[in-house]
Amino acid sequence: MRVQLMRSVLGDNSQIAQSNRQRWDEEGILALDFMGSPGSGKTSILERVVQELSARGISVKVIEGDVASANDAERIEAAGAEAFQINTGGGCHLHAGMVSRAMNELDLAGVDAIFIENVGNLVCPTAFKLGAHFRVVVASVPEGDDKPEKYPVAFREADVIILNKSDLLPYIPFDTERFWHLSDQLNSTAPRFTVSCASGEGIDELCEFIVEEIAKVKG
Ligand SMILES: Nc1nc2c(ncn2[C@@H]2O[C@H](COP(=O)(O)OP(=O)(O)OP(=O)(O)O)[C@@H](O)[C@H]2O)c(=O)[nH]1
Ligand SMILES: [Mg+2]
Repeated sequence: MRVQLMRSVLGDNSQIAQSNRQRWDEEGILALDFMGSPGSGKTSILERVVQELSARGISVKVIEGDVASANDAERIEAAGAEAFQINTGGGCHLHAGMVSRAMNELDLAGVDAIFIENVGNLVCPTAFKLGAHFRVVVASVPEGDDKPEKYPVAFREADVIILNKSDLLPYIPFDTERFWHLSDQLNSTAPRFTVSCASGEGIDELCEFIVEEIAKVKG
């Protein structure tokens, strides 16, 4: 596992994002960019998915983005995938150039999918595309059912929407119908998954979706 402090480089983010996408397409690698509030469960989902996909013989690598620490990369490596930790040193989102440089540090031979965990928040990452095939928004039950209404850009621009921590529904006031209704008003086409990293609910369905999308990228 490697950790690197990276600053945003000057340059056109969308142009670098396009070249990231081109590289992934050429190499037949599916890329997913996970966005969500701190603690929504992005790393927990990745731990589960890494374990399940590795067990199926699928090769995945993870790029972790955090302001500080290598905690998440350490967790991913313990789950069985190589991880590269970017520390932004204060920046509230990853930049496409950071991801490009992180990819240069990873051996991508034979890799089927790259998962990128963006810095935890529902605001800044939405404005900086990284070139991933799917931008995945992770919300969770303890955050409240009004999150789509309060952070509309994240939900509108998502390609996949995940509601995590379904195991907590019996204990926390959360109107699931309201959450998905608000989400649908902004984005009725993104595939949606309700999961729990505690019970494992929904993880199989999510992995099945990823496996199908890997096949499409490989053509
Ligand atoms: N009950 C329950 N707890 C969960 C679930 N998923 C994650 N957690 C807990 O939620 C906390 C935060 O999870 P993380 O996976 O670290 O969240 P994160 O989104 O990666 O957080 P940042 O990287 O800080 O943005 C941890 O204590 C997890 O154990 C779940 O499905 N159910
Ligand atoms: Mg995390």
